[in-house]
Amino acid sequence: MSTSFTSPATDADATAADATAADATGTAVGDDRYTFDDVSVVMGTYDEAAAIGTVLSDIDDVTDGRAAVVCVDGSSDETPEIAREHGARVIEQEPQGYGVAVREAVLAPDRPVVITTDCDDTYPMEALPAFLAGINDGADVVSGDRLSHGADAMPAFNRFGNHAFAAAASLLLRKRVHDTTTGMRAYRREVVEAIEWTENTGLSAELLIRPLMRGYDVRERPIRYAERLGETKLDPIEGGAAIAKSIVKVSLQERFR
Ligand SMILES: Nc1nc2c(ncn2[C@@H]2O[C@H](COP(=O)(O)OP(=O)(O)OP(=O)(O)O)[C@@H](O)[C@H]2O)c(=O)[nH]1
Ligand SMILES: [Mg+2]
Repeated sequence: MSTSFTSPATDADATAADATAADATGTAVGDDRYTFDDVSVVMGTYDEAAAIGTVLSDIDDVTDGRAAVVCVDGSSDETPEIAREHGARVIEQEPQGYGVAVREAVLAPDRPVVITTDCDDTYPMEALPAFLAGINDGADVVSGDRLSHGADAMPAFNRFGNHAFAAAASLLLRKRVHDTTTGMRAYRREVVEAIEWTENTGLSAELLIRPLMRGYDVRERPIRYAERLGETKLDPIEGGAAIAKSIVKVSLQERFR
């Protein structure tokens, strides 16, 4: 574990890191490096039939079918059937919000590297090798930063809110963070298992803040962000208020723990 917090690499840095740590399919360069055989890609899925086929095909293509996929599903549409057709493990759960699903998803796998994504085709699955490369480079958490690239595809209200969350969290943490609510991150499994998670809508911020405040090596890396397929599951005002509350609560808990 280290206490460094590395702020975004550029895309050029990202490409260089990918090239040195793993090849395009995540095949290890050295014996002690993880490959996609060591990776689970996990997500909450809630009525995502419009997107799930694309997301799971992209994961399959990029990882050469080697990453395990876990979907914690609360859908009433055909999402779970599509997931199973793609070889994903589907854990059924009543819909109770983002964090309830994603907490179960990050704790389900037994592989040493866990990568989260949303199931709405907003996140770049082609960046999976770069996330794995970050872990192989020594990071405990690699966090996708959508905002440094502008996040033009994000609704303006959400973009404004996400900048505000990052600014507030940076003040509370006394460390610059750029995107606290991203859905795409890689974690060493021991990190997610070492910490007790309490938040629901604010889980994404919690998954960044607690490891950072405990001295884990957390690195942000810029990623592209695309327009969502299908309907949003988040009410921007209610969800935004819940996230703001989680950021303050979790930051103060960690400061005084
Ligand atoms: N199982 C389950 N999954 C959920 C629940 N709520 C959200 N999700 C999933 O969690 C992910 C994040 O939800 P989104 O609706 O994309 O929320 P968001 O990314 O903040 O908002 P967008 O800008 O619309 O993408 C998606 O893959 C959802 O399907 C839930 O109650 N249960
Ligand atoms: Mg989303």
